[in-house]
Amino acid sequence: MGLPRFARPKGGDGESSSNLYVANCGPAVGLSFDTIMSAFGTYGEVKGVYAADESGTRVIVSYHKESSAQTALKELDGRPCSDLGGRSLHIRYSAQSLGKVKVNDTVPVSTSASDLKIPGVYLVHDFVTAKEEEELLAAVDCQPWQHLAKRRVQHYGYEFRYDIRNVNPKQYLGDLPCFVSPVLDRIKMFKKFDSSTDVCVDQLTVNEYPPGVGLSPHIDTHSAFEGSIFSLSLAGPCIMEFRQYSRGVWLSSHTSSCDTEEQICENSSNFLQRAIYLPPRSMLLLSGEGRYAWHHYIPHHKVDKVKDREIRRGSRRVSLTLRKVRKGPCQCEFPQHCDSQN
Ligand SMILES: O=C(O)CCC(=O)C(=O)O
Repeated sequence: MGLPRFARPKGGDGESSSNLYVANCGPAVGLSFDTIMSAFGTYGEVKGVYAADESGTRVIVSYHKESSAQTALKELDGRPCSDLGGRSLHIRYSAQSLGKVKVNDTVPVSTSASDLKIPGVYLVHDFVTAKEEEELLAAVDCQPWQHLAKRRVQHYGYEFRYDIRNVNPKQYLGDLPCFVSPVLDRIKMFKKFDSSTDVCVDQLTVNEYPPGVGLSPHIDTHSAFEGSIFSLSLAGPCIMEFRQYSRGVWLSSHTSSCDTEEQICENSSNFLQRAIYLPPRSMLLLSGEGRYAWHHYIPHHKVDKVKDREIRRGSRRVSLTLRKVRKGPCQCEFPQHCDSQN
């Protein structure tokens, strides 16, 4: 089913409508759709709150009545809104246009790692059961979150520092939490794909992505982590894109920072592009070439096209990424991507 689609206001005051285009507002600035709905609900019954685009900072608030939208615009535009953390919103009218939300389908999406054809990338569906998924989500939700620009994270074992894209191996935070023990036990199964896979991990990053939020292209810093990176998807799906740049440059921390989420200017002819669908409860392993020489990336999509299906990212996605902190320099076969060897 298509999602409602709204036209961005073209400038000026625009014609009055029951839909508002609201800037400086959305999950990327820490405001959930529920919070926004409740704040705008003060002025009339809200039909829905939708992402206006992939930025996470612009939403459409759609009212049942045009008069509610008029009052909300009058009361909230350009003024700090106490129900929304004191943010000043920029509001215009927006028209609902015909047609469906744009579905992102530029790269064909594989549903299995064998289809993806990147050496060292493996995917196991239903790696945990629905009950285990529920327990893992309940366990992480009991722990404190660190707020980044567009998502929330937790670190265990060692803290991953986004400013330097590295860890301090001398700052050990302690053993991995017990809630992750069944997962640690089960990752031993990856040895059947590649007997050299190292399944002894000591660092866990939990990422929580609001619907539509992704992650910038990056290669996990070679000097920070050893060869195997496991990522368990929970709660919601996404697609993960892989890019191999023909120039084979090691992107410095300034251009590969996945926390600041800045755009990297790219010309798609510069790189090979593949994509894989990660359903909830699946476990992805990045090793070898897939880990060391391909950037991985989660596009900021509300809807992903997978084969001939349109899959909406209707809920948050929580991922558990397990890695092993490296104690010496990396000596991989991909020096052009390696910060230890550059
Ligand atoms: O969310 C994921 O599956 C990937 C996370 C990741 O790449 C990272 O934390 O560096």
